[in-house]
Amino acid sequence: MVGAGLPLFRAAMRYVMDGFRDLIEAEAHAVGFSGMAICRPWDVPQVPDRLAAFLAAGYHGQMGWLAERSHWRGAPEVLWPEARSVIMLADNYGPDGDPMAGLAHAETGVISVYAQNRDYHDVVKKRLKRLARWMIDAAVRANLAKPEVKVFVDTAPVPEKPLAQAAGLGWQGKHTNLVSRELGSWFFLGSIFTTMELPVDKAEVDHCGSCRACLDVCPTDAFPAPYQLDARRCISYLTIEHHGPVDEDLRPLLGNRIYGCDDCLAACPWNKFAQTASDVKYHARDGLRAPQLAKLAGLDDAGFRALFSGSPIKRIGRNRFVRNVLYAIGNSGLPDLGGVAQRLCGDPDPTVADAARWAVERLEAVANGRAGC
Ligand code: B12
Ligand code: SF4
Ligand code: SF4
Repeated sequence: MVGAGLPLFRAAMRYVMDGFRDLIEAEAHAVGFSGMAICRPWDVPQVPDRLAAFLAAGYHGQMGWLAERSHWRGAPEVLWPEARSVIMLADNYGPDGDPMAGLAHAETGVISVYAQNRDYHDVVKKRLKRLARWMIDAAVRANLAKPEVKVFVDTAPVPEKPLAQAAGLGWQGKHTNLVSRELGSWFFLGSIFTTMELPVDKAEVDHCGSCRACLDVCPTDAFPAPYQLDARRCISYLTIEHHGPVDEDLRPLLGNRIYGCDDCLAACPWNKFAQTASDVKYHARDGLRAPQLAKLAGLDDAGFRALFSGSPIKRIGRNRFVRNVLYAIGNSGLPDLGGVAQRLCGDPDPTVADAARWAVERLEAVANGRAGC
């Protein structure tokens, strides 16, 4: 009797946990997520070596924080040894128009889609916490052991993309971001680590095939090989993470991209399945769709903080942002913007002043001999 009882008990538990997993998925959609899938923390054994190779090549540039906690970033089972499952969530921020359209309008700046409204860290974290709280309550109501949970989005040393692929949410495309057959690539990732042993989903496989659209479109040639990014050349890194002056060879390649870059995502054919974000918090704010460079260059600290309140852009501060705007002005080919740049040649921030001088010189060359500073 005892021998027959154990398999029966296990089968019953499996049945209960399968049902519980489906309830979590339904609740994930109810709180606003577009996709959910589950893996084990130890399902990404390839990551430590690949992360080590990335760091050894110096591809992380000034992002020293990627190297500092690499023992955790490489191995989620070390980050929290008690965790038995990782619930990976996708949050769709699909744009409502062509994200590349702004590149043709040199008098305005292009802000990448993800940053045109509310900071996703806040939005995703709120959703994760709601879902995690619901999960604990539901487990207790179902007489299951009360689970422990930890939620993460972006800022913790968690290899979100490899975990999401192991769980089956999508695959890491040749541009290194996660692509999904249902959502395309305009979605954020977040995770709930839990002590609960939930049923896992099937890992997704690569569907890039012979395509290389993302590699070919990159304005700075930032991919040394498919699936590998040299962040030091990536416009997203240069405009958001890199402090101090940007290498003069790279400045012309930034065009009018003033915060982040969407080119490799926008080029991906799988985005024909993408949907516009349903949450208005991800819809572009009017003032950030096509902001005038002349206006942005005039921002002081207080004006910058007021304009970008609640936005991820606030994090980089006025000086780095105005630096980016000045590079865009220098690339605009519009001599009328020369005066705007000239006013910043004496800026107290040396990087801003350097960018202003560079812009003035570039526009001077266009205008044939107007005064510099
Ligand atoms: C650091 C970082 C950046 C850096 C470096 C990007 C990078 N690719 O590493 C910079 C500032 C450049 C950046 C830019 C962007 N980022 Co970012 N970033 C991160 C962060 C914080 C860590 C990523 C990381 O660990 N990088 C280190 C490298 C080693 O990891 P990796 O890319 O996974 O590298 C793997 C591949 O190289 C792979 N590999 C190597 N060889 C091979 C061979 C094969 C065959 C295969 C399959 C794989 C493979 O193995 C490596 C290890 O896993 C994550 C959040 C997180 N905690 O994960 C967000 C994150 C990746 N970023 C995100 C976004 C949205 C962006 C941008 C689109 C923003 C923008 N519009 O400007 C761009 C995209 C640029 C790009 N092409 O990657 C999202 C991506 C969502 C998604 N759908 O995938 C994330 C997950 C944030 C989030 N929570 O949503 N980012
Ligand atoms: S985000 Fe832009 S610069 Fe960075 S890899 Fe993609 S296309 Fe290249
Ligand atoms: S553009 Fe092509 S190669 Fe790049 S991620 Fe999409 S399918 Fe893969």
